Amino acid sequence: MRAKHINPFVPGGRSATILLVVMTFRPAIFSTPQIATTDIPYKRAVDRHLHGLSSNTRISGGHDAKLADHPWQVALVAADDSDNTRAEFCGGAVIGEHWVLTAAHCLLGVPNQAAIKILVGTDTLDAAGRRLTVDYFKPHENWVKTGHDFDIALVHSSEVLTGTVALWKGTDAQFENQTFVVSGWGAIAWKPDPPRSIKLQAVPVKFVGKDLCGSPVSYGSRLTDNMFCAGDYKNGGVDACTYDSGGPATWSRQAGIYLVGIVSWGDGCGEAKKPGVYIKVSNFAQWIKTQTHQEVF
Ligand code: 4AZ
Repeated sequence: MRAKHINPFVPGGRSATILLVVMTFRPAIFSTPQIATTDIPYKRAVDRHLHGLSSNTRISGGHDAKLADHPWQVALVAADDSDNTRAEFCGGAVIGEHWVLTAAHCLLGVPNQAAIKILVGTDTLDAAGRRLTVDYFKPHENWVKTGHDFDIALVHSSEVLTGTVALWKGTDAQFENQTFVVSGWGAIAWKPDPPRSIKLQAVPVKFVGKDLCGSPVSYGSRLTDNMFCAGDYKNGGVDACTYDSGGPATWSRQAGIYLVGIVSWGDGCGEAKKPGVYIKVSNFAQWIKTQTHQEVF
């Protein structure tokens, strides 16, 4: 996101014209633990539309991914803007015939169900795909707008969805030394103008335990028991980023592939000692079951 102000002025008595060019970069790929207005994914999408901006910031260190390998991946798009490359503001995962799991903060500023659509059937934002109508959404009741705890939400599609991924309902006790895969159409680099990626990206991220991720040099007490971290703790480089929020982190096991995490937050993207922070899906199995009237369990 870029604000550009050009202020020509003439200082006292001299005829020289000084052009003061103030370029304020506020990289959209950066997030803070507190959600500022500019960190509202839906608003960013609407702004891009209003100001005719291209979505030039899009997982760090990832590779092009095929929908066939991530059939549960959907995008949330702003209904007003028919251009998906601008309208995409968050990811989500199909967890039932009518249900998408996403991050609660993805719904910040969304005025009503009609304002958003679920983009399905494409791994490329500029290809056709289908936009499905949302008839209901529900952020977790314990989530507060100024934080990231309980950053989980359900979105109900009026049409049937395919590609359902199974929820991981076990504990995180087995996560140590495991690698997950995170996917999305989010920012691929931490630069003001990274090349636009309209292709779905995916990247393996290693689980990072609370001993490291909850240490003072990382996130300290900002890391709650509803969250876990993943990335490359020592080196950085592989991470989720802005516009990946709400998207899936999955765990491939012998018995199948499970949804373990929802992209939620982090300090920057791909930085060493600042791995991505995910909502621990297993903590919410009962909540999901209740909210979906047992359609998902
Ligand atoms: C965001 O702003 C965001 N590096 C999502 C994930 C991460 C950082 C920021 C993790 O939506």
